[in-house]
Amino acid sequence: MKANTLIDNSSTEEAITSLDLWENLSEVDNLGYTVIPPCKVADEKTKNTILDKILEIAEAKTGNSLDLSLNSSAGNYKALPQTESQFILFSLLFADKIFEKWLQNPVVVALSSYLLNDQAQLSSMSSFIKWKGKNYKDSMGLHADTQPSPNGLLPSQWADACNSVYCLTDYTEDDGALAVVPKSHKICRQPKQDDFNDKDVVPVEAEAGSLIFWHGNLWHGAYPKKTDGLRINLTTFMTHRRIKTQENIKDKITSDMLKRNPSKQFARLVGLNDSNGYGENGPDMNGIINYGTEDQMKRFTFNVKDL
Ligand SMILES: O=C(O)CCC(=O)C(=O)O
Ligand SMILES: [Fe+2]
Repeated sequence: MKANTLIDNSSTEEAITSLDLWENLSEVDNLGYTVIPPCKVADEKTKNTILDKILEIAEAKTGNSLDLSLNSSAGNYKALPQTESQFILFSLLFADKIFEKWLQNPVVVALSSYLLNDQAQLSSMSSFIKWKGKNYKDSMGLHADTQPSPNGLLPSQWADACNSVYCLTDYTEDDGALAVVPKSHKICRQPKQDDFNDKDVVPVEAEAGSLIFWHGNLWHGAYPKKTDGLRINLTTFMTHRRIKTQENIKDKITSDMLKRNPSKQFARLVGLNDSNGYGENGPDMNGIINYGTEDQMKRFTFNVKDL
């Protein structure tokens, strides 16, 4: 699974050992996904605070009052894509500081860093809110999260992307669990319409507070929600820093955010070690000087510190 053994990611490996995640990584390697139990992910209070904050944001956007045991609607909220039984809240990193903390969750960071060779960058942080209904078409919305080349192919020698969902309500098949095709990450292409076969798909059932983590090449979607009430999650989609992010993140990072989160790790996760997107004055190297990874520094043919 490791793309480039030349990169020294010994600190990530130490984190994986101390968080006891090697077996989970071996599942990601074999099956394409893994479930980490709540006790390894975060405490109950963190889960409840995130859930309450998401409910508050969703209520403000929809104009509805939400109750976990009742179905809902998107109300005044228009952001696409949405269906008659699902909407998605976007750009949560900027919605509250609890999400800045979540981005640095040790389990999320260790697994994503491992898969992406210590070059993980946040692509998007969202919440899928579902209630009773089909949500996707018959093929359960099967897709891989990795951006394909034009012919649909995905990288086979390394990972460009990985995703994780923090389950804020229970995931059972009837509650609209994540649907996955185990081992499909090894096929290294996006699924086609006729790739969908009921027998290949399994639900990933997990209690609230669990983290489901998957390789960006894994074919996945979701089961229809057959029960009343809400299914709520928090997804943290990470890509290798050379890939264009889904959300515009680095330009929106404020000095207050950096004051609250002074680590290099935070700055790298939000893409500040990236000089692309420059204008006629050429690249601003400060991000790389301040936050660049050793690997990035090695690639320079001149010493950025002399600039
Ligand atoms: O839970 C779902 O509806 C699918 C989520 C998904 O595809 C994703 O987070 O990448
Ligand atoms: Fe997805």
